[in-house]
Amino acid sequence: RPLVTAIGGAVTLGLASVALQAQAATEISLGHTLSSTSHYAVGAQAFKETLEELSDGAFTVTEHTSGSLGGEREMIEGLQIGTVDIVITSTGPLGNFVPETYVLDLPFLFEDYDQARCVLDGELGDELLAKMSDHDLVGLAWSENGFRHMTNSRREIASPADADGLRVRTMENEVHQEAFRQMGARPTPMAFPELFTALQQGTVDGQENPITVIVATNFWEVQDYLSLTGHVYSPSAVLGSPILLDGLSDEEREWFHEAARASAEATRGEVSRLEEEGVALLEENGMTVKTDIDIGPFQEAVEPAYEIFTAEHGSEMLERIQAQA
Ligand code: EAX
Repeated sequence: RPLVTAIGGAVTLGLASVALQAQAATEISLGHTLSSTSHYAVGAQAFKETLEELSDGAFTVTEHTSGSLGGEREMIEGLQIGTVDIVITSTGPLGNFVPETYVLDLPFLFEDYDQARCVLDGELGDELLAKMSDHDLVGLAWSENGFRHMTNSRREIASPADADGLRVRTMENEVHQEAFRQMGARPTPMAFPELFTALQQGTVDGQENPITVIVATNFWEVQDYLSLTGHVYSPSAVLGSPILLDGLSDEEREWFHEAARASAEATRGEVSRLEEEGVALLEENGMTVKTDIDIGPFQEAVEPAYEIFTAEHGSEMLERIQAQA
């Protein structure tokens, strides 16, 4: 057959396969509440790179930052109904969906990063991830937000008495709310995307978040005092939508798990880096930082939160975590 036709055919075939490939790529939406400079964004990029590489471009990931898909509670609902595919979220609102995760939100449960990461990477962490499928969610990996510290616009907090009467925004989490009530504060649960404005307008006096979040959200613009209370470790989770993941092959699903693990590792690396450098940065931006806090009185103040928790949720998980300390 004439050469020209052969070349023409090859060109057509080539174009057809490019078109096919483009059609086959599935766009994955990934949402989180933090800025594009945050530790979640670092984790989102690692997820994207890993998934796109493992799948050879069959999946492409689009990141939605700063709560553009809603707060964490809304995004978790989005996973259940399939309007978002992947979410990186703190455990803040997660207990409303998977009550078993509330145990992780108990104040002063974990002593340091090593212990928290070890528990989450172990049997108990795996069990909790598996539990999520009973609640129309896919638990892909435990990632990290960090130890939470208090900020406010009123006064330095050195003891629970200083928190008395303070209007503190908490996450939409009953364990956290109880802990702050026990400290004498007035907890106000609120979704993260509303927080900056609420602090700016004085709807609340303070909030609590890890160094990473305080840095990535420029909270120094609206908060003067930071106290390194480290009152609770805040895990995050990389969650998937069962509506997407249940329809994939085992091999494809494993790519998502691997991408989530890469995401968690990258996020934890960024948390560790900012634990070292973040406080100086906040001081440079004008925050008064209280570092040498005696946490004993805080621990005593929140003790009743443990009793309330175990009365409602039992003590099995809690004892297993404490045994690993
Ligand atoms: O997950 O709501 C919060 O304070 C969280 O720490 C934040 O959205 C990151």
